[in-house]
Amino acid sequence: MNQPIMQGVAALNAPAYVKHQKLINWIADMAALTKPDNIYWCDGSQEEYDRLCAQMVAAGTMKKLNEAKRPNSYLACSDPSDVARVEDRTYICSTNKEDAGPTNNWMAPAEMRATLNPMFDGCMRGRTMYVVPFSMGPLGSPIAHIGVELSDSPYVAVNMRIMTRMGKAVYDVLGTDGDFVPCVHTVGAPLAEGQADVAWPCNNTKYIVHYPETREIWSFGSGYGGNALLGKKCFALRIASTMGRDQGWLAEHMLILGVESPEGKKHYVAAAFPSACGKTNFAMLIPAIKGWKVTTIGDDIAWIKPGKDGRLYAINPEAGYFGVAPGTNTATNSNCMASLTANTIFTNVGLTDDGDVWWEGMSKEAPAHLIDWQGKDWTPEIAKETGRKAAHPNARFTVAATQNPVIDAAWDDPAGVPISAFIFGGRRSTTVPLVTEARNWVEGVYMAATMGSETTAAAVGQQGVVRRDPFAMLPFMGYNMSDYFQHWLDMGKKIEAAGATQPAIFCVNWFRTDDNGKFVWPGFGDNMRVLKWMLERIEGQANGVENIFGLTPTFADLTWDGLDFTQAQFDTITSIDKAAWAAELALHTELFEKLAYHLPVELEVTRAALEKRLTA
Ligand code: O2Y
Ligand code: MN
Repeated sequence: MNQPIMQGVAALNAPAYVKHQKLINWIADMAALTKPDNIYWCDGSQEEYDRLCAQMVAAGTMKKLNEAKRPNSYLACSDPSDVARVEDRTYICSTNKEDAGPTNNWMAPAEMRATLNPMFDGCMRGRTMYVVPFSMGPLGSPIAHIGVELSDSPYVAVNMRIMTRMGKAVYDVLGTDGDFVPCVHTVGAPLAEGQADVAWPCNNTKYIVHYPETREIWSFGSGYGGNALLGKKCFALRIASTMGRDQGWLAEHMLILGVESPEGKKHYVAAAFPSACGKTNFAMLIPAIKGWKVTTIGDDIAWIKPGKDGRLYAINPEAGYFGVAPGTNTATNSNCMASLTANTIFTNVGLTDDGDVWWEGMSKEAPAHLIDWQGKDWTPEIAKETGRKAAHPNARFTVAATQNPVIDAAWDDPAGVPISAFIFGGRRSTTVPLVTEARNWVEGVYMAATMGSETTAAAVGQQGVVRRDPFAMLPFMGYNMSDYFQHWLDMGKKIEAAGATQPAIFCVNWFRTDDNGKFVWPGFGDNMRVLKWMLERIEGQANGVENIFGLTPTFADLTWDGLDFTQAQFDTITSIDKAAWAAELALHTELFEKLAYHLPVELEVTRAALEKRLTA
């Protein structure tokens, strides 16, 4: 079968290269339920990508940007009601409520299936079902896993081609009986006979549903980001976290970077920060200290498995970046800006009069006029009067990792890279010091488990309030958070039992503010100063002092070349306010009370020891 587009009543017509009967049967079942007009099997080719984009331009979903300014690039603007992940509509449907835990929305699988089946019945009428085969991680890597997404959104198909290894070759890895995670996605907007489509179809009712026991994902009603590109948060974090628990590995909301000293000593570190806290910037940072080099493995998700030597090896399961545009510029992330010069899909940014894109923070001076993400005329004057933004605060770019000028040579290595350290950080304007090293694995797990962060625009909901975000995984955990803490403790023990060195664990906070509410730490390339100290600690070459909850550098322990930063400023971002920490520990207690079911006793013991040191 070499003509994959079917007209009229949807015929399955699986291409000859698909030899996996269970997969074909599942697609047939889903097609019978969702009733698309056509079924299209994506092959992942450039020709297919270009064709689908041209089709979306014709349909008004995308605009082609000025070829001379931004070659082969597009702008899509979503429905204003469909702009971010919907955490309150995201469900973990395990048989027992306790297995989803108190941090997740839960519904029993049978009840959820009874809810969703009528909604999916006929939901793709008038549309094409795209069959999107993808590998999370290098094809055939022992750390990688495969998924197949059925979606009625061509926007999803083209984004998945950038974000994953998508296409025909996946079927070779799958063979006749390989494992795959079935993912079904619909925008939830069937078209009646003759009904005209809208530019961004979606449904006011949304369900992002995970069945961890059968490893299935069903998504209804949204065409945006993590709600719709199901390889990302749904598979690579929520479902993969349960796979990791069952199979002895870790699926984490972490960037992975390589860092090389002037002497040529290289380490890889993985860092967890909550959504929109600068993971992409950190993953691509240009060191402010001479001679150091940072390279990117990934900017958002890490899959980490123990190697034969007992160490942890990580891959980036993704093949692209779906990063936040506002605030990105040549000063904050020039490597990122260089990545975006061509072959990029932008979503919900402004369209300039010369056919290029613009967002808040892209340049000091805004264009005199543009069309904003909602299709309205926008000028700096209008913005001043109304507060209306050119780009939505959660506007995104989708770009292939290979366009990153500082991509690490091993980014696509099926064996992964060995991890020397984990870094955990949140956005905290007070309380948490610049950097702290855990004295042991349990203390590090405690730091990660009790992380808090001030919320941002990556999810629908209130902004600027501190919420506990253990391991930066709160919105992405596929099972009970306390069982996940136990899994981390167990992984530490396994590394130790294998005779390997456990990765060091650090906690950072780039976001402390002064009395005027201004950030004190310059961040970005200057974060290299902190990274350097960490690597020197790992190498046994740097000092620090013990405090209540770990080990921190003194002013003299960091390198200050090229930065005018005073001891007083350093004190502002490293001081430990006992009263603030007493309040912080009370919040840890509150968290632990919420997570009491299966909470590892080691964490409660660590909290009690901290309290004792604080009051001593
Ligand atoms: O709004 C969305 O769906 C995007 S959320 C996202 C995208 C890329 C990387 N991280 C995130 C996140 O929320 O952590
Ligand atoms: Mn993320």
